[in-house]
Amino acid sequence: MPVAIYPGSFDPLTNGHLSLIQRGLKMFDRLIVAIAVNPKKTPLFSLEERKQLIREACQDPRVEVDSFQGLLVQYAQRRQVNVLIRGLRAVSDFEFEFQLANMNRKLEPDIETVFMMTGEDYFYISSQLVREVASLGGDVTGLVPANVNAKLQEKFAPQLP
Ligand code: COD
Repeated sequence: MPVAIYPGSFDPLTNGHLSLIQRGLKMFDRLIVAIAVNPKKTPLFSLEERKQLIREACQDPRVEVDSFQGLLVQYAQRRQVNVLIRGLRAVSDFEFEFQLANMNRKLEPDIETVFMMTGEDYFYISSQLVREVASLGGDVTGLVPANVNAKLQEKFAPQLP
């Protein structure tokens, strides 16, 4: 299959995201990692920081890093891509992902969502937990790529006692 969009917040990119990207590239010729910009939310990392962290961590020419504002299905239409990749970590993810996929298909019937199960080493990793652990001085080595780890330390070190 030619190309799929992997949308998300990626605040920040974790090894769970990275594993999905690497596995996605076995199914698709190209992946567009699309960072959703939500003006109502204040992310830890700016859009430019998130883009740079993803680009540094996956230096594969088949991966494009992009961003979008507004509806994901409209972005997919603009990019002329009709396959989305999403990850499933636990039953708790399923409900949200099921709603999202069905709403997206209702909005744009040609859009298909492909779900990939998380790897056993990654099922407990989320950007939110990584942010929390790092903000409290915990070690997130192995949970995020090295460049993300360094950036987290840079952000939080000055605030720690
Ligand atoms: N292992 C496997 N998969 C994982 C892991 C892990 N450890 N961590 C995360 N993932 C998966 C998530 O399950 C998700 O599928 C994907 O990776 C991205 O995760 P996040 O947390 O970075 O991104 P989300 O879930 O916040 O992204 C939600 C969107 C931004 C895609 C969504 O809100 C959206 O489409 N927004 C645009 C506006 C829109 O169209 N709204 C209507 C939607 S119906």
